[in-house]
Amino acid sequence: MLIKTRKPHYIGENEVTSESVYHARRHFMAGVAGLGMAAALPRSAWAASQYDEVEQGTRPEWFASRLDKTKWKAVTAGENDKLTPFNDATHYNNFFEFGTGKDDPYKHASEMTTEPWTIEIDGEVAKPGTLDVNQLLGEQQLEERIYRLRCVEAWSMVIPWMGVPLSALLKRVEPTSDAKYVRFQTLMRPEEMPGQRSRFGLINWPYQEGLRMDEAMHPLTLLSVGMYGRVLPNQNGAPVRLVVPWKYGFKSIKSIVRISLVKEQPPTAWPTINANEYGFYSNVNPDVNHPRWSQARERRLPNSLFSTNMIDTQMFNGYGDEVASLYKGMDLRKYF
Ligand SMILES: Nc1nc2c(c(=O)[nH]1)N[C@H]1C(S)=C(S)[C@@H](COP(=O)(O)O)O[C@H]1N2
Ligand SMILES: [Mo]
Repeated sequence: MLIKTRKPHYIGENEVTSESVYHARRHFMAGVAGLGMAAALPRSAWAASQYDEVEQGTRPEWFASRLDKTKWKAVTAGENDKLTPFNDATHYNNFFEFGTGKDDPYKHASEMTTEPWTIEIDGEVAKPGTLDVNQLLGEQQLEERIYRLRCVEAWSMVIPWMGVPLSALLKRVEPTSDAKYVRFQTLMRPEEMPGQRSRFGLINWPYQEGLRMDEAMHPLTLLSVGMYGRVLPNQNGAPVRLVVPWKYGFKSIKSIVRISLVKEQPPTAWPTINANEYGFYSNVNPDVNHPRWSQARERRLPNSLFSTNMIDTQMFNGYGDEVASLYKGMDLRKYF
């Protein structure tokens, strides 16, 4: 569904030679859509040409062993969607467990221990269990997805994630007919998370998020374990986070330790703090303003002293063709 229906904002999927990848790269970096992508191209040919500016660091075995089989697919970056430089995507973050400043996650998230890491899967499923990251990915091939990320604070980036569709995991654990929503929880570990120790914290820890079942099963919804061809940096939500590209960034919960299939819409972090300002759905919507600011435009990072780099925000962050049908008949002003 994602790749086969070629839309103007899609970068298509083709088998390409490493040479054409090399030539295509320059176009790609310049933000031109239509680049042929490499399906299961060896890492040396694709990721090295694509992300050679990214230092690889240490790679856990469960990640490294999958790189050669990764489907390097670029999806859904448009004409003007240049990849955000790795440095910006890893030094300007929201991860309130580590503080409220944009550089706090970068400064403090290295304190978080990510090995071993297990995720509990429970609730309305036939096969509950506790899985480590490797089991969680199962036989699933990693896929690269280039998505726009639009924060509710009106800045945005374009990030090449690596991961697996959440639907693949959910199908494996066999949701029962009572499973109507999926609830996600982030690690609770105040010893390693200064934001959870703070007396002034707004959030009712642990950070929680939720999706309706059909949103969770949508092929764009990704469980991400990597970005820019490498394992996820801690500040971006290592080792496993959610990425839901048509929703405001806060739905894309980081460092997940528990996934529960539930009957009722779960309470989630931001609406719990202020239900007038943040809704459960939080679909990107330029026509519904935040009570304190407009959502019509966004600042595309990196901006500079000389250019604020403001662009128009798109309905469903530009993914309307894929997801608008999920909300047919719903009043999106009421269910914001
Ligand atoms: N656990 C947790 N997940 C979180 C957040 C957070 O504070 N805690 N911030 C969210 C917000 S507001 C955004 S915009 C994105 C930012 O992701 P990035 O830092 O990888 O760009 O993560 C989201 N996931
Ligand atoms: Mo955000």
